[in-house]
Amino acid sequence: MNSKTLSNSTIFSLLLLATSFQIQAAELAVQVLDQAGNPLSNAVVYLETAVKSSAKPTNEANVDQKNKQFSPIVSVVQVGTSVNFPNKDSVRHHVYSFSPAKTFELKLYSGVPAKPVVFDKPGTVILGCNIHDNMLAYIHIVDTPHFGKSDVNGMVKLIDLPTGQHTLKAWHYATTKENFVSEQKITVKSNDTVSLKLETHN
Ligand SMILES: [Cu+2]
Repeated sequence: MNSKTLSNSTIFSLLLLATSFQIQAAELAVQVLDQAGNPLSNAVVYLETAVKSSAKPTNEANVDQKNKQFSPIVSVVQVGTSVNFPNKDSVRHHVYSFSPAKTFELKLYSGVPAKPVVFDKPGTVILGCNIHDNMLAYIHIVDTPHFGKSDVNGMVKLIDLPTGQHTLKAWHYATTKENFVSEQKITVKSNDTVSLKLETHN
């Protein structure tokens, strides 16, 4: 059968079918494990799709400084997100990053800096403080609205996903290969559970 033998109504049905596949939403539960099979928390998991999503991008996030620690230690944000760095300590902090994904510094300050920092490129940003050398945190910037961070059970749930073939990526700050991003093709059909392993330092 060549295309000329397809009736108009058949073409119309095929178009409807293709459209309904795109709007159909699915959920994906991902469990992240280390090489020993133990749940890995604080892993960033995200799904990159060619399909335009109606999911709303996050616009703002916070990385606090409290008790001379960053909180959270790991953040995942979508490209274009503004991040505030409120200092909740009585001592001053001087937050900086030398990472190519975002190089910046917030010179010695108390309270909340006047302007948030906009993370406009995908990648990993390592945060430090000029005053307190042991302060360390990470911001992983992703170019997709479908992302999450694993909990203490290594679980991440990605919701409102378009069905079809996509790329599932995962990153953890303690992988043995620095800046390693695990990547696999995945077919999202309906609600599904997958597990993936990352090799980390102990
Ligand atoms: Cu500090």
